[in-house]
Amino acid sequence: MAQSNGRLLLHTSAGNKNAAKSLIAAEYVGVKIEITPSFQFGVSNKTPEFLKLNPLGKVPVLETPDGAIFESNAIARYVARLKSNALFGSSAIDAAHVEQWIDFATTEIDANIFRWLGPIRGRVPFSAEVQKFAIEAVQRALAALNTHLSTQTYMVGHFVTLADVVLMSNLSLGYQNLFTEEFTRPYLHVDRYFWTLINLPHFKKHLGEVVRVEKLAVPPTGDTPTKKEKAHPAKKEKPKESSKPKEEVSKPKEITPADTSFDDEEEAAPKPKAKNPLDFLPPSPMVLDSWKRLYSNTKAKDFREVAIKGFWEMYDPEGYSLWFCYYKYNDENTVPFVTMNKVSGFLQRMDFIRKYAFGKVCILGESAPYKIKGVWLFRGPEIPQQVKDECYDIELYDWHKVDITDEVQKERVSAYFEEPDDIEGEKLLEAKCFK
Ligand SMILES: N[C@@H](CCC(=O)N[C@@H](CS)C(=O)NCC(=O)O)C(=O)O
Repeated sequence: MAQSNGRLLLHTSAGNKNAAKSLIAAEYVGVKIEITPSFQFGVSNKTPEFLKLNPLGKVPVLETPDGAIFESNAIARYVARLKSNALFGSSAIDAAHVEQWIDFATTEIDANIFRWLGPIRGRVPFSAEVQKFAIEAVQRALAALNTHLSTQTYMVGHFVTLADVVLMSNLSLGYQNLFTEEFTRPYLHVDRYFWTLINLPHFKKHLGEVVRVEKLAVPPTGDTPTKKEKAHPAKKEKPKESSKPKEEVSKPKEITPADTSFDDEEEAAPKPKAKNPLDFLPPSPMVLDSWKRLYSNTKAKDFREVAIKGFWEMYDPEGYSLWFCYYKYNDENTVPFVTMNKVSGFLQRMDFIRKYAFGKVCILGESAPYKIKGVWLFRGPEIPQQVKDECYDIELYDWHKVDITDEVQKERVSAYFEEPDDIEGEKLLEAKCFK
């Protein structure tokens, strides 16, 4: 077994949705996690060395400089706290709610998905009563989630937290295997939440391209051997569950969160990534990352001479467009930090388009009401349709395409990028950059 040597080493294999929890959390907090190369599920996790890390021989396990951790929620919590507490919200009550929804995702969603899916995958014998219990429990949980999400974009507060990370990992198993379109029809807000978050880059990277199940598979019943029975025919000698007295069969099996996962060979590996429609635009000589690097690496004193000059040299008006945005409801902006949170939330909701956009959004004004104004650079001649579809903040702003033949407008763009003390005659209170 490899030692962690100051590193964080995750023992798992590709496509494990439980491992995805800590990998997504790591992306959000900026922590590097290595994955054991050539991990062989069923072999690597049964060696005496591995059993010292997790006596159950289950994955994932994280080796840290201070010892190993098993149980994916515990690993995700550890990773999420390594650099900041941002994934636990912004107050003690937020943190409690994050924990509340993590437990909910584990016991109400994941455990019942397992009860429902286990027999379909031939992992445990089928029982109609257990299946009915599990489906009803999932429906009850989704109904509760739906009510919560009718007024929330994320589970807690205005940003992604660890509650979203754990819940999304569990829901993804449901959507891929059990939650047909018809099944989730009553839970519109859950659907909107799931398809929005699954397309955020950190989620997509580790949970893969989720394809919703079209038709529910029928579980093997009665005489059909389970997968485990196929692998160990001797077990067939034991009396079958169906021959047990009725009361025993009808009681849903007590399943702990530790059981609520499937071995890797059965888990869908992440599918190849779909291309973004913006990838099909005619190639542009402008490389957005080069501008982002130039922007980040130029010292303030050289900004005009180096970064701004460089930007206008590399700007390709055929392949990109620039847009001014003005918040429509500035009268509401009476408290600076609340105004700031609006801007931060907007930028976070744009995360999925990072590869194709750059933005600078500023809060202006000496006193309330504060104005939110900014400038965005998008790949393509228009504001990308997916931005309009997926980020509701777009509707909260008026948008004006920058006319770069007009030197006054060009200068305004430069000013937003540069962040002088005043912009458009108003004091610059705070600026947020999306890069
Ligand atoms: N509750 C545990 C579940 C761990 C688990 O069941 N892992 C499965 C793969 S996803 C496993 O390693 N199974 C091997 C075995 O049962 O021997 C967690 O969240 O980490």
